[in-house]
Amino acid sequence: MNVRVFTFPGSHPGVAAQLMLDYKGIPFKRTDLFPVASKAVVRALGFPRNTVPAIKIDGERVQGSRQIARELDRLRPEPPLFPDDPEKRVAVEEAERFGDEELQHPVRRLIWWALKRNKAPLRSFSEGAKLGIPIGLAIKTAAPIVALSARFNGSTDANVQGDLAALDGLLQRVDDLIAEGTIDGDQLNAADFQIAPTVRLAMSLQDLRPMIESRPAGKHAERVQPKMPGDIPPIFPPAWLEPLKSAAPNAA
Ligand SMILES: N[C@@H](CCC(=O)N[C@@H](CS)C(=O)NCC(=O)O)C(=O)O
Repeated sequence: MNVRVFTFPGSHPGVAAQLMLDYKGIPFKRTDLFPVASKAVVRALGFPRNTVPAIKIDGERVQGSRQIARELDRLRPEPPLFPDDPEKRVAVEEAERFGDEELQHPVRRLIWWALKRNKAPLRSFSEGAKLGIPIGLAIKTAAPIVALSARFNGSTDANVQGDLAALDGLLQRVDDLIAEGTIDGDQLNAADFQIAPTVRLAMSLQDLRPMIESRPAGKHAERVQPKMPGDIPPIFPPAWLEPLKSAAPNAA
């Protein structure tokens, strides 16, 4: 199989796609695009939408982390990404949908908000990236890309403050999925690969890491994706973190 993954550094669904390919034992090549420019590039490559991950498998185009999961299962059924048991499959699909539609975007917004205010951590996100130009140059020219990404993703103060207030509820849902056995089982599934990279990406924010790594969602994320690029020093106004601090299990 000839497989190429189009993604960009730090893309959590991009990591999900790569984890699923690894799980299937399918070797692949990766092309890292620049955010924003990626929109035009993936369209020019013939994909129907403008997001990554997008992959070419023997010339066939598959776009979107959930679509990729299904296509990989079709092309190489073992090991499976979805359980055979219909009830369990419904639970995994719902968890995967939650990861894609509810969890992915708030974390994306937090990261772009933070990078807009401090570009130094861009280097940490570029670890291992294959951008086609020297990383230093890419970082020097990144300011407009970061500003546009923050704008396109709605990384306003109000949204980000709301995302931080809602984050504990989202992480609780991940903890619950673990407790009920939908994810974090002996055999990983598509929902594990969908959810863990997002939680792992949230952990690249030093403000959030201590609150996440101690809970089941954090341990699960580290199990599924032990190494994730990205490290952002404290950046959020302390008042915005209060809802998370007061929700922490060991809070006073
Ligand atoms: N939820 C979809 C969409 C993924 C998505 O929105 N990807 C972001 C990167 S994480 C993207 O391509 N954004 C375009 C941009 O920021 O320029 C998936 O899981 O595939």
